[in-house]
Amino acid sequence: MDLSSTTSHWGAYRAAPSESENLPLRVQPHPDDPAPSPLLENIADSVHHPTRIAKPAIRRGWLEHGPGPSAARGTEEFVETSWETALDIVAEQLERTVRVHGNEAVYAGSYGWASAGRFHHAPSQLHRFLNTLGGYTGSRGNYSNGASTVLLRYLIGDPDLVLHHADSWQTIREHADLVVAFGGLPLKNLFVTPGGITQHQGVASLRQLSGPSLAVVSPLPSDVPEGPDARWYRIEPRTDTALILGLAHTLLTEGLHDERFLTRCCTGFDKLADYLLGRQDDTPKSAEWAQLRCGVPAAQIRQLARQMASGRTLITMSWSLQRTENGEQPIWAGLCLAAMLGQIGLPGGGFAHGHGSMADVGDAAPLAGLPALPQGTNPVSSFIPVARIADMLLKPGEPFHYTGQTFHYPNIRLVYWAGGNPFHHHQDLNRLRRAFQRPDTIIVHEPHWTATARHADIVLPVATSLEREDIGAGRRDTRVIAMRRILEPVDEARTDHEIFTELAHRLGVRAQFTAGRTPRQWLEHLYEQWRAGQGGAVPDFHAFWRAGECQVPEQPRRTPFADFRESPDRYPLATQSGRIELFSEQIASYRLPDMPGHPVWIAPPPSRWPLLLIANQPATRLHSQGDVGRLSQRNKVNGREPVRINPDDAATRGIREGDAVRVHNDRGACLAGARIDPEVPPGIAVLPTGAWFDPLPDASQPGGVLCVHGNPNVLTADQPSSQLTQGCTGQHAHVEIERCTTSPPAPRYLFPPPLAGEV
Ligand SMILES: Nc1nc2c(c(=O)[nH]1)N[C@H]1C(S)=C(S)[C@@H](COP(=O)(O)OP(=O)(O)OC[C@H]3O[C@@H](n4cnc5c(=O)[nH]c(N)nc54)[C@H](O)[C@@H]3O)O[C@H]1N2
Ligand SMILES: Nc1nc2c(c(=O)[nH]1)N[C@H]1C(S)=C(S)[C@@H](COP(=O)(O)OP(=O)(O)OC[C@H]3O[C@@H](n4cnc5c(=O)[nH]c(N)nc54)[C@H](O)[C@@H]3O)O[C@H]1N2
Ligand SMILES: [Mo]
Repeated sequence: MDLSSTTSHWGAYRAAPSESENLPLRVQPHPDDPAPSPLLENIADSVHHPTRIAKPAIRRGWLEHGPGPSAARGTEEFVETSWETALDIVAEQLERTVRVHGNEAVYAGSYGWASAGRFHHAPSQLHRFLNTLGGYTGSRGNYSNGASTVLLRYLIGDPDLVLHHADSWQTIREHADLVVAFGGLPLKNLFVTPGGITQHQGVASLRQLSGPSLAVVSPLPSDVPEGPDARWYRIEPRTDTALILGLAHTLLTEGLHDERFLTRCCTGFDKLADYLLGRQDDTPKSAEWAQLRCGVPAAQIRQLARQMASGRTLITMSWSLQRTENGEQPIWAGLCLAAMLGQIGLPGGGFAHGHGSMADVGDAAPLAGLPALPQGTNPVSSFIPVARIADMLLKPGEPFHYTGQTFHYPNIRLVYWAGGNPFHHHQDLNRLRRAFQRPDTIIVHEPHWTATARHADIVLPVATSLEREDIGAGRRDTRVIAMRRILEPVDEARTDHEIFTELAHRLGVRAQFTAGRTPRQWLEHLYEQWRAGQGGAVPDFHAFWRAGECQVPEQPRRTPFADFRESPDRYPLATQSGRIELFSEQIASYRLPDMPGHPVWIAPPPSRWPLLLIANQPATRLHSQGDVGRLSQRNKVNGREPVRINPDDAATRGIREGDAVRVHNDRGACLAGARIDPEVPPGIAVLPTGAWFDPLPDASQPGGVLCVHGNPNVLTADQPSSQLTQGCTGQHAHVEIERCTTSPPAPRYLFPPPLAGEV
């Protein structure tokens, strides 16, 4: 059978059903992709995996006792049911919750990446549906860069200036002499972007980067890209702010800073300079001071500062740096350092955020204003910063701080999740388990029996992107892709849109929800709306659909801040002062702990747990997606997620390569497979995210369960980065690791949960 076009968050590809017993799908990368993602290998195994949900299912206790808080969630068996019954029950619960408790009692933030596809985007479908019913409590921000996007609004007005408008690798190659990458440039991350990318030009250019030198600041040498020459500066995790202050101090004391830029384009340098020189606290933030905190030798710090000032320098900071306690500080300090170099607004220079984090940051493709499903308006004002989900469920009515204001958590009765996996993505999963006991009803749409589905009351099986038609593209894509339906829906799966259409019908809002369009008519409508904005350069829907894709028109691209730099008065930034705020009067006025108004060094608190765990993004899957696929499975150690540790740390603990180990702290414990790696510095362990949470009840474990597979979020703390931004802090956790002395229980997540008959 011919291969059909489709796309994923890790890139466009072609696929067709195959006769082969053990791999029912043929997958080929897009022919024009210079650097296809290795993650394509996971797709075929996932589609027909035993963990696919076959039929709607309801937790037995919920069915027997009706809605209400329950400690049985996540441990009880499910009863399969017909679509008619399941949809009647969901419609009834929505109607009752809204009538009795109001729309704000429905939490539908539904954070998560779902799948590529502009129409079937699951959270958008959910939000549109609930808006026809009067709205819901939603969430703000994301887990990716939740701390810095809030912070950067104060400092530069529009965070996109340093995210989606940052210079491409092509521009950098032409203009930069030096790229300093805090958090590294791990190629593993750069295949991915929401909605996908057809041609991974960024990865391809970075692999062959010639021209600028690279300075990579990271705890792990695996963050240094293969290919270009790069110098690795090994840093203690969570101490980048100290290093940056040391660099800034060197620039200042050696007169290498750009006073004219600081006066014309910035505010607050005087206060920062006082801090660097230690005028108030008697502590100059010298290179020697920095060395003691971050581990980079003072001589290297001075030399790097001088090199930065001697040519065109780009400072790019990965998002991992801010996904931790006080994660705002390194980003703020990095912006100040770039401002001192005076190159913000020059091509290949200045400050960027995420060249090592996401494909679309350094890609050269145009920024395509994409077709999008209109979500309607949500009249409900209650919301949470996205990573406060467990807090909200556990503390109804209590206050929280965000952006200098005080808000209150609503009292949530019904949780509705479509397209995300909080039992993968949230911190302190044992706390999340307790939080998930509180609502009356939890409804989840999922293709797979993920841990989130297993912790729900009503689980509806959904079709994957291969089992429906859609239009797909990412923010910096060269093509818009016609996503063909390649497979029949597996078992009884339906699309999220079909499910909401059925529910809307039962609740009397079908016409509002569908606007009278079939899914195919929606695709045509969304495409034609997008085409109308493209100046006649793209074919009509029918031609596009026949061809399988169309080219996104080229767009002129300019270095961010270029106009502002030319004339800060004529093109002011959207900040309080119109300038780059090295000191923010507004943030200072909030009088938040540890936020005096300029970046400061805050020493990470000590811990009784001896190892610092880095829980970074996995190289073998997208978050939890594709974990059952063969690329991810091949990387496991006896079926468990590998944890990498240094040989000395392994030796003192009697751990050998391949041993089952227990990783634990006060909050929780998981099993993992030891991989002994001399590249991991002493005192550090690396356990990436996304191994499906597999909690075996065990009263002797902290938190009452043992994750027998290796999800690091049983270990991370559910603590905000700061009271200003409430960002996620999942990147780091303190732990201990010990060898399992008895034969450890086998992972169970590859099998569906026990089902108890049918109603
Ligand atoms: N410790 C730690 N934790 C972290 C991070 C970290 O650095 N450290 N990083 C965080 C970050 S940056 C992020 S973005 C989050 C990611 O967290 P998530 O986005 O929640 O993770 P995914 O695994 O992508 O979850 C998407 C889910 O949607 C399902 N799905 C796919 N397609 C569809 C569909 O069409 N319809 C429906 N209904 N469902 C679908 C998939 O099966 C999957 O279960 O994780 C965060 N968690
Ligand atoms: N293959 C793959 N790619 C992905 C994803 C995925 O799941 N799989 N997820 C995507 C998503 S949603 C996002 S948001 C981005 C996230 O992008 P990032 O947050 O940048 O990605 P991470 O891999 O978590 O972290 C990058 C590196 O930062 C280093 N690091 C950790 N702590 C510190 C520190 O304190 N200082 C310094 N200097 N370095 C530190 C780690 O060694 C780590 O490898 O990745 C995207 N790309
Ligand atoms: Mo993310």
